[in-house]
Amino acid sequence: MLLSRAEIVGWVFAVLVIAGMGFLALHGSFNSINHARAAPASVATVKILTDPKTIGVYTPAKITLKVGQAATFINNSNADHTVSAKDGSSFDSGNLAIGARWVFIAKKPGTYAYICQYHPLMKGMIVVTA
Ligand SMILES: [Cu+2]
Repeated sequence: MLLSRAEIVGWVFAVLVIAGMGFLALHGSFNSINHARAAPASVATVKILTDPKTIGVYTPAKITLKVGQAATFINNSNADHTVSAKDGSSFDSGNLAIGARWVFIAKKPGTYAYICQYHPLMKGMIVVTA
């Protein structure tokens, strides 16, 4: 089968376009967007442990993060809990079942007190620095 000149030009063009898109995906601006969306590394771990007085206790109770860093909360206790900003709006883990994990990402500098919605005696603090 012989290809006409127009067909050959068309195929070469198609191959170049596909190769160009592949190059952009690996090296171009799309790639930097993907990197920007990658989850930040978790630099701190807060374990929620069982406590006879408060039901649960955040351990450690206070952590400090820089903007862009993350902390992982792990419910190692024997009850469900939450990690809920005391201001009522900054962040809320929702229900953390026994064994569940939740990642907090530091976005804005500030001092954030948090509690458990089920057990208000559970108190913690996240300090976010610039
Ligand atoms: Cu709780």
